[in-house]
Amino acid sequence: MEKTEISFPKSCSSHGEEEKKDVFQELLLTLPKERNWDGTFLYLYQNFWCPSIAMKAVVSFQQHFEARDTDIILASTPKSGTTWLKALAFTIVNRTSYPLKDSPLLTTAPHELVPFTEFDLYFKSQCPNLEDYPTPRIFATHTPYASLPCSIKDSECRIVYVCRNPFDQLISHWHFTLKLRRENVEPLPLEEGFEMYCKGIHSFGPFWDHVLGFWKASLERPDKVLFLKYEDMKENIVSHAKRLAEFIGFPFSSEEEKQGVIEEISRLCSFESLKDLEVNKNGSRPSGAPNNAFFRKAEVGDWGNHLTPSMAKRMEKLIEEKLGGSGLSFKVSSQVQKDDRPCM
Ligand code: PAP
Repeated sequence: MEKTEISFPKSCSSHGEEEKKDVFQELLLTLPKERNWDGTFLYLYQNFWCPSIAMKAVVSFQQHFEARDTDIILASTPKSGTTWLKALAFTIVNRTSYPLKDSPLLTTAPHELVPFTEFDLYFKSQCPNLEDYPTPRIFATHTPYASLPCSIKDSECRIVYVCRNPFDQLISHWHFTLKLRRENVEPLPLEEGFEMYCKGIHSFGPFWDHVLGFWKASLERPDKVLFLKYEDMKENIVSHAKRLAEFIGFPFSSEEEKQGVIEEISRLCSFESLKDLEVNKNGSRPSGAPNNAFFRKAEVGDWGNHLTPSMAKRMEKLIEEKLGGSGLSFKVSSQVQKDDRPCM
């Protein structure tokens, strides 16, 4: 499928806003659309399913974002560990400015400390002022690799991608959808949501294309793209925090290692620590999502409580079909369906 190319007036001044609005509305009319699990629309834009709420922001991001060499871009499919990665990257970068006991993470939600391009920056304004963000600027995005602004790919900025096995990513997303449930809208039953997922119709899907885009980029440009897996981080967060710090240019000194700073940061950013903070139990995101919806169970294998054995087999086949030969695999473990556990 061809990538949709659009030509917007480049200017960020109010002059031309009307023109931009028209071009955007025209663009929407040309895009295939489907109902998302929660009843809102998804648009097939540049070969990925973009939630209607993020459409305008994604286009503005592509049109106007100018990456700096020092930027750190945290990328992910939704529900793959973004909140965790934001907490870790922010804390690692700012550890000399704030002692951990006074970390802004204790009073500010990770999603506020590291804004999303789609749900914060370009959601609030088509041309946000990003000049005043302290260096290094840390931003997060769910936009697929192929659709990232050119300046991100062409500059020296770093991209850290986190992904998660599709079984758990699907189930986490499913619960998130239920939490966001709008009045008078009955979310699709899981069986139907699963069908759509298999067809790639879900926020920022298809999953396979999203992960493969960043996976290939990480193989081609390992200095540019760090590829992390949620399951590996759960297994050994200390070694991953260390790797992350090195990659983004803020390595731990041997003194810090001896003092146990990596362990302390890992503890501070853990699910158990973050989920009980007042700031994460209350309040909501500009998109309307409550902060507590980003903290549920944080387990590997929770899918076993939700997917039937036949769904699991179908997913297993899809993984083989879509990712076979790519070298990308996922660890999956379930306490529940041990006998039906897919082997990957
Ligand atoms: P987002 O992409 O919409 O920002 P994201 O943070 O990627 O969401 O995913 C939320 C998942 O990460 C939830 O998983 P669950 O539904 O299976 O429970 C959430 O619990 C989990 N999560 C949030 N914070 C952490 C953390 N600090 N450590 C590990 N997992 C976490």
